[in-house]
Amino acid sequence: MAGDITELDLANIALEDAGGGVLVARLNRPAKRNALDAASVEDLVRLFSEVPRAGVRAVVLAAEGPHFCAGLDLVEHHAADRSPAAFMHLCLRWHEAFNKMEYGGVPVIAALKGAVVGGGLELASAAHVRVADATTYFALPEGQRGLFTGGGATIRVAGLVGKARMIDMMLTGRVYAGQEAIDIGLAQYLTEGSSFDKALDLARAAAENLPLSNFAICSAISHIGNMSALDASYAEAVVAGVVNTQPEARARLDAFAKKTAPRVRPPT
Ligand code: 1HE
Repeated sequence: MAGDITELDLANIALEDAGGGVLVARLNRPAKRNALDAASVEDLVRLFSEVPRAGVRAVVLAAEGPHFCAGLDLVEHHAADRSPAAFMHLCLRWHEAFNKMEYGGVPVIAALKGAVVGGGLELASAAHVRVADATTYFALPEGQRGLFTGGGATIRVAGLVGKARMIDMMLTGRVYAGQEAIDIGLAQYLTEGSSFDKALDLARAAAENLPLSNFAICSAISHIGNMSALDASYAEAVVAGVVNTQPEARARLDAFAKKTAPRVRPPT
């Protein structure tokens, strides 16, 4: 891993090189259920600013303790007694961090467990792949707390589950878990064992892809989603022009032509 990103001095995120270009980034405030205080948000901005330039091929976003993330640090928020402008600027830092994740071009696989709530769900929804386990549950308790989402849920959570389900989650405090959470789109995988092990397997598989292909998958699809159909088809053609002619792909295409590359088969 170039530039040794694991040396980044972060307050609340622990970094570990898992080999093969896979970086494990672990939210590390378990005593506070990994609630996102302002320092944690700055950690995320710094980390995901560096990841695309550090030779990282995939990230596992994990958490210490039994809960993934309890969302906004409500105690800090209460003590700070912020002005509207101050909270707006804080939200803009959340957006900076989560946009860097979603649009950064490096696959981010979230290993979810326990509470994935409020801003914790906003963080998870900025990852490219979400893995849940038997302990994982999802909620948007902002309505009950006298708050509103400020870290992109109106865009990403509504995008995952649809506007009507998001409104219901916020109005009624509805909690989703298990297969139902998968069925509505909150996560793509439900594991019997640890979500971390599965997320690491998926990250290792994604890290085998060519970095330029992953860059397109983990940035172009999101950018293109923001465009008109006309601009989207143009942008897709331009991206494919660059990615699908990369010299690094020639060996893979050659293997396919010579029948030594694996074939796509139905799941077993
Ligand atoms: C916290 C936070 C927090 C825990 N901010 N400190 N998010 C919420 O409304 C979720 C609030 N949290 C909870 O519902 C529960 O804490 C959990 C379900 C996540 C975990 O329950 P539990 O029983 O394991 O822990 P606990 O006893 O509630 O909390 C343990 C400690 O973590 C305690 O601190 P301590 O110093 O008293 O030991 C809690 O205060 C602390 N803690 N959650 C601060 N969220 C950009 S806008 C985003 C809007 C939002 O995200 S709204 C927040 C929604």
